[in-house]
Amino acid sequence: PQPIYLKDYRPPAWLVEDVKLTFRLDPTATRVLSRIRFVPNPDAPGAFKLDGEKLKLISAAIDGVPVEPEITDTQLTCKTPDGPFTWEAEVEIDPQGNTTLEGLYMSNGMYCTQCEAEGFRKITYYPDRPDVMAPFSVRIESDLPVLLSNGNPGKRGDAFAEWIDPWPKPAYLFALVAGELVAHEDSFTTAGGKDVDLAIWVREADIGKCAFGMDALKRSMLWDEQVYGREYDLDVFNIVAVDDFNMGAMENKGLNIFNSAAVLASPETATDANFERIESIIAHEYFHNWTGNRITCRDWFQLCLKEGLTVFRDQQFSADERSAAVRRIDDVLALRARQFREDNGPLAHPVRPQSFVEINNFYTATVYEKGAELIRMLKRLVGDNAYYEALELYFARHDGQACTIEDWLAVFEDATGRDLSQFKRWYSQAGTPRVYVTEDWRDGSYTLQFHQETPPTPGQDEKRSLVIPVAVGLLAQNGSELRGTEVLELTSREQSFTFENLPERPVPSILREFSAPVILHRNSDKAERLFLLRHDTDSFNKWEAARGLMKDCLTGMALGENTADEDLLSALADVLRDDTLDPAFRALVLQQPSEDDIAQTLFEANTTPDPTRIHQVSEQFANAFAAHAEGSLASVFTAMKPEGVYAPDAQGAGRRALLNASLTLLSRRDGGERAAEQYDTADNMTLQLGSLSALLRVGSGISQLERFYDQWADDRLVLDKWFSMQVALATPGDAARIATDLAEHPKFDWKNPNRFRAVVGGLASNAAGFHHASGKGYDFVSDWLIRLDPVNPQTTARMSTVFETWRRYDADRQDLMRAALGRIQSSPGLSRDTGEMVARILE
Ligand code: B3K
Ligand code: ZN
Repeated sequence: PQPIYLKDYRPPAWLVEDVKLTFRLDPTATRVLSRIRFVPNPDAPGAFKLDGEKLKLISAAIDGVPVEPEITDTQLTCKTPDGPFTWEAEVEIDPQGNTTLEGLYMSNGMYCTQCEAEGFRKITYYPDRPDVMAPFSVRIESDLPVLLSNGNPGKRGDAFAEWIDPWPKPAYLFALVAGELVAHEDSFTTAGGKDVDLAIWVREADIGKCAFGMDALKRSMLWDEQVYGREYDLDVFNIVAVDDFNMGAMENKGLNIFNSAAVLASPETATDANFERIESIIAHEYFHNWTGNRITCRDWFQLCLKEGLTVFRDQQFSADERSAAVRRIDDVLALRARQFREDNGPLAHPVRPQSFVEINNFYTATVYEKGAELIRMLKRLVGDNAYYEALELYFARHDGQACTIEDWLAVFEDATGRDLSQFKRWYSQAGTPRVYVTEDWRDGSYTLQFHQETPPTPGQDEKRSLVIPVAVGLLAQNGSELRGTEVLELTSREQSFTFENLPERPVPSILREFSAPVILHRNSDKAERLFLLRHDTDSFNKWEAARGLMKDCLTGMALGENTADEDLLSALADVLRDDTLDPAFRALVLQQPSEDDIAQTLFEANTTPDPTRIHQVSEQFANAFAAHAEGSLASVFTAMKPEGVYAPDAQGAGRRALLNASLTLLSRRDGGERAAEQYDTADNMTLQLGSLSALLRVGSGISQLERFYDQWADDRLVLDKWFSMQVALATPGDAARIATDLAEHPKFDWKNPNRFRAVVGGLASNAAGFHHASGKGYDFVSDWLIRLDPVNPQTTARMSTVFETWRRYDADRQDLMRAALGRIQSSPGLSRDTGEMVARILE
């Protein structure tokens, strides 16, 4: 397949004025009738072409006269008048036979759609590109009780429903749902006084799991009014929960469709982490209404225009609703685990890629999370006021348009007068920049010397200097602040900043709040890090100090150079006991760097990581800390015992995080006695799962696992946890076997992406198990990817990234991983999606 290039973009030759669709639903033979008003684009005359895939054309007509178009596997062409005309077509599609979960498909007896990025072409012939925007009206004919589409409800009759969406939209935002569903309803009055009917549609058994999502939706609507001045623009807002879904959720205009795991929650069935994720996804999809839907992308290369911005907005929302400091640490943890890993391997690509084979492969951590970091940096560089002025201008200037990154940066240049041409390199240059810092102290002046460098990435050998905002604070030896946070702007390769007239030599706190997505290199000794852990007023850097210490200690242990460091263990115990600190923060400090993180760190230091050894030393470190701090752990565990009824708020969640963290460590001492007790008394999933995983980690929990299964056998989402935790927490030698056994379980429905991810993804998340020297982990995962690919290419392609780190490892493991990738690559009829990924990984 040929790649598509950003530089080849051409505007559409034909524009759409209006779309009318009729659906006659049938599981295997749905008829879709379209009536589309086309007008020539005066700026870009050209031939008439429509996209279409897997469609059976029944009839077509232009201005009422039947025509016989030419059809290939992907396109339709036809002779047309030179001026405006009305296109009518009838096609037949097979929703039940559509296992790709893209286009119109069926999930547990209900009809639903997923069109982004290019799924609408599996529904009818259409110019399926985001720069063609049009108002849609839809008629659904079916006996099913609930019939939904985008926009406002129109006529409703016996076995049909009509929907009118007045806002011009690209086809990727089209949605349709039909099924036996019930609604959890509520309403919201906008600042402008418009009453909006809200509903979350679910199967009857799930009606008790909607309240939290609804509350999150209303808070999101209010927040977007208060912070960005954005009001909702339709009479209804519908959310539907679907069991079979390739990702988290989709922002279809007025009809968001969610993976049920990303919306359904009750205290008994969902953990605090689930609640938090649901809140942020609901917010994210809702915020797309302005950043994505009202203003959309000109082409798919501009994906970060809507995704980076919307992730940034949902991060701001979560920071406001919960603890900003804790959220920032969580966001950086996720960025490093996913985006840094991607940016430092064969799949590295710019936030705005220049080419792709399959666009679905570019819904990545780089486009989303690094894209959000770029907005965060921009805001820091121009300041808050200018940021919100620029956003006002963006909404005013581009409402109803399909835009580019150039449009986005122009509003900032126009609002602030600042030249952003160097900043723009962040969008086209892949790779994680390294920032090296050294210092100089003389006669009361303190100088920080910076050097920036971005390593080569596939297809990009030469890197240019970036604009990097580095937030810096200076501390006095007694721990007080000598200088509050200032933002230093790095623009060249080498650059120094001097602070004059200081009464004493300061201790620097660099890259506060993680002000740029870079890897900071500074030869700071243990004493300085211990000092920052104790005194830094920036909570991100306080946490970062502990992280750096633990990473150094663990990598040293992996190389056989040292053992668990007593000073570090004491410092961690001090944080554990410090009840002036937020419990959620304390839990984050105690969390050890992941085994994957340690492997990446060793690899960057030019040593070959040994996953088995890394696992052993991670265990040793946890055991050493549990022994060192046993008494404190026991008192904190008691102090964090739940008070009152469960509420999924930040405070309660923070206490439970620290409770479970203490329990997990204590189980290494008491053989799981406390955990077994907590398991028996837990009245919410956070405590139940926390105790069960503590038991599994110490090689116990067999009977609890059985009881867990019996209790939750009928709850899909909880059962996913049962599947994944056994694999994810298995010992390295057992993991592949347990995964293999579970894949034989009658409830292992491998066509369901959540269940597939639970087991196959669960194994890949068990670093030492996946990378076991026998190669059984690689075989298990690759066998399943080969099996899933013909059924669901998108989920297969996404999961193939578990192999992206093959270059890190020793020759034997490299051979095994490459062999696994080779088997995938040579499986007959491999999808374009997976084919592109595997080729890039192996390149
Ligand atoms: N825009 C969708 C993602 C679509 C993925 C297509 N493969 C969800 C989101 O980012 O909000
Ligand atoms: Zn999004």
